[in-house]
Amino acid sequence: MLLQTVQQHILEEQRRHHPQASGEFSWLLSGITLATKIIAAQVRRAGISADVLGATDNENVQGEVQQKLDVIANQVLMKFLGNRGNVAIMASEEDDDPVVVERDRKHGKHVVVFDPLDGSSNIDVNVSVGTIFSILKREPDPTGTRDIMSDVLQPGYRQIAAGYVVYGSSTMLVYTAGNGVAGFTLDPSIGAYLLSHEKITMPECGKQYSCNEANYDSFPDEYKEYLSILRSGKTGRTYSSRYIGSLVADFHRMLLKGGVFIYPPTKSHSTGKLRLLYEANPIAMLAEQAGGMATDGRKRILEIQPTTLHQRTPLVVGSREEMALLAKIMQ
Ligand code: AHM
Ligand code: MG
Repeated sequence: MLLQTVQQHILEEQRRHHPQASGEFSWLLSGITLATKIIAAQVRRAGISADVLGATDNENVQGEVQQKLDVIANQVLMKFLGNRGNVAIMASEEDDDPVVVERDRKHGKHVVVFDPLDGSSNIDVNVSVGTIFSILKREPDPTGTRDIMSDVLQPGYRQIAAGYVVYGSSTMLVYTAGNGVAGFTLDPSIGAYLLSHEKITMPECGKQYSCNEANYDSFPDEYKEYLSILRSGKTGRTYSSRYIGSLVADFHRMLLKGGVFIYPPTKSHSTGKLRLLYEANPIAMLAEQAGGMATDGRKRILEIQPTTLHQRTPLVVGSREEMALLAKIMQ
């Protein structure tokens, strides 16, 4: 395979699909790649640096204790996206409200929503974590008076790009700009993301399902029935269970190997645990672009109209066959 950096790949994709593009979008994405290289370097040092490892004294808007790395990752992304010149609004899992880039509020064409470090409860134990991002377009706001929430609360089908970086045994960036999904592995010796997975497609079916089975007793009955069919062998396949507890890592495995990831409503999270805007939406766009599907059990994730920034949703995402079986049970 041709050795290609993520920047070259983005430019080539633009030339092919959007010949009139100004290059602003690739400039924006380069802010994300730079920020995630810095986050990757910090994640790699977590075990040996007290500045990086462990919890802060703060809780975020969701009432979760912030880890030092959550805060570092958030600051790095805010800094490198806020100085691009074309990002008007940024919204993060770690902040109560969206952040407006005042300098670019009137003309900035993009909104970026992100979870700076997903699965952060896994940091202390050296297990994969990730960054998830979703990019939306907005109309310019020449007077700078429009309600910023109307730019942020857009349904997922309006994303122009989405992706994640998984800080695993290697660091990988996986992204889509609406023309398929590509994966890049960070080569630490040269500090560049190199194309390693061209045109990723999710297998039609898989042999793994992924959910937090400790919540099983409080899953709605349809999900219990679904799991029991998967376990019974009635599908003609024998399933294994795999669950890391980092959405990015669990989804990454699903993307490459197929199967299904399930986070249904539970007793403690009656509307699901995962956040629509910066977790479910980008994952759903990637899944669909790779030939898979993503729903909240019934409805396509990308068609849900968000009403609040930190809104949660049930999430089922995976291969077409597993998703078809769930849809049949839900009918
Ligand atoms: P976080 O954004 O606070 O890290 O939480 C999200 C994580 C996801 O990565 C993962 O899928 C889920 O929470 C795991 O939840 P649970 O521990 O309830 O299984
Ligand atoms: Mg998260």
